Amino acid sequence: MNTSFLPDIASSRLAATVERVETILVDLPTIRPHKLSVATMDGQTLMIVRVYCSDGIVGVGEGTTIGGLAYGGESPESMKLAVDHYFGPVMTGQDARRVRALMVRIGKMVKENRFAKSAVETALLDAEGKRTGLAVSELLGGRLRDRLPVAWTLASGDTARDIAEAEQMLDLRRHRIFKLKIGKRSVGEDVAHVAAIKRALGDRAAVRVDVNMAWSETQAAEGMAALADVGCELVEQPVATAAALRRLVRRFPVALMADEVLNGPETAFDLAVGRGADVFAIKIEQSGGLFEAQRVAAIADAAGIELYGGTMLEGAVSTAASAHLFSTFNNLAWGTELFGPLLLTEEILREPLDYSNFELTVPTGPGLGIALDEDRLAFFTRDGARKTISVKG
Ligand code: MUC
Ligand code: MG
Repeated sequence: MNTSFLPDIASSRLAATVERVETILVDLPTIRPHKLSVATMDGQTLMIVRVYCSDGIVGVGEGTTIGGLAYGGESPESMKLAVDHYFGPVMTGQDARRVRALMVRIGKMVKENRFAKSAVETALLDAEGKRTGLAVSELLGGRLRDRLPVAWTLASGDTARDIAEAEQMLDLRRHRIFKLKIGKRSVGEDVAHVAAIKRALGDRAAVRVDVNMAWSETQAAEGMAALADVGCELVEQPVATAAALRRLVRRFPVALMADEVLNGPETAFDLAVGRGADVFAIKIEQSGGLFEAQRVAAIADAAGIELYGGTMLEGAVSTAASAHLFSTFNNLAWGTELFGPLLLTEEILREPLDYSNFELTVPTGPGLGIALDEDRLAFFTRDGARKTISVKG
C-alpha cells in the first residue's frame, strides 16, 4: 500500500523530552486549627514538583496529604524522596508528551506511591497543556462545566465558632454546603454538634459529616440513624472497611459516601460490585493521578454510584488540577470540596483562583491555567526564610 500521502506522525510532533525533575516542600499556615479525627492541622505542607522539558516548557504538580502520615501511607517528605530518587531517573530523557506512556513506565518501576504519581502526572499534563495551548480539562476529553460548587469544612472543634464561620461563608456567598468533621468525641456529643449547626443554618445550607473512619460499626449504626433525624444529608466514611460500609449502606435515610477505602480503580470496582456506597469521593491523589481518577469515575457511573469531587486539603496547584478533572464529569451530583487554598493564610498564585457565588471557576488558560508567585513560594519553602510548621495528633 502506498502510504506516502499519510503525515509522518512521529516527526510532525514537536519533540520534547524530560530534562530534569525538581521538588520542594512548601509549609503554609492554616487560617485556624483544622481538627479532624486523625489529626489537628495548624498548617499544610505542599510537595511541589516541577518537570523541566527540553523545549523549555516547565510543568508544575503538587502532592499533599493530611497530618503527615496520620491519614495514609505517604507524607510530603516521602513523596519528595520518591520523586527525587525514583521517579526522576525513570522520567529523565523520556518523551514528555506521551503522558500516559510515561505514567505506565513509572508504574512499572514504582509501586504504590499514588500521591506522588498524581503530582508528576499533573506536572506532565500542565506541561503538555502549556505546549499545545490547551487547558488540562481539554486534554482529558473536554470540560462539561466552567464552574464547580464548593463545600466548606467546619472543623474548629467548637459549635458556636463553626456556626459563626458558616454564617460568614453564607454572607460572603462563598459556600452553602458544609461538611462537619466529627469522630473525635462521643457519638452523642457529635450528633448534638451537628444538630445545633443544622438548626442554626436551616434550609439555607446543606450539612454533611465526615467521620474519617473513627466509628465502630455499632457506633456508625447509632450515629447514622441519629444524623438522619437531625437533617444531615450525607455521612462520609464512618467506618474503616469496605465490608462495614457495605453493611451500613441504605439502612438509614442518609447518603453514605466512601473516601479512605477508595484507593484507585481496583478498590472502586470492588466497592461498586458489592454496592458498598451511594457516593464516591473522588480524589486525584488518592486515585493515583488524573487518569486513574477518571477510571474511578467511570466505574461509579457504570454502577449508578454518584460522584463528589474530594480534596486532600490541597493547595492551589492540585486544587486546579482536580477542578480540571472534575469539570469533565457528567454527573457530579454532590459537587466538590475544592476549598483547600482558602484554608491557607498564604496565596501562592500570582492571580488567585476565583471563588464566587458558591462556586469555583475552572481556569481556562493553557495547562492548569495558573501561575505561581515564585517569590512567595521561595519564602515558604522549607529551610527557606520561614520556619517549618508542626502537626499535632
Ligand atoms: C477528607 O477526609 O475528606 C477534606 C476536607 C477536609 O477537611 O479534610 C479532607 C479530607
Ligand atoms: Mg473524607
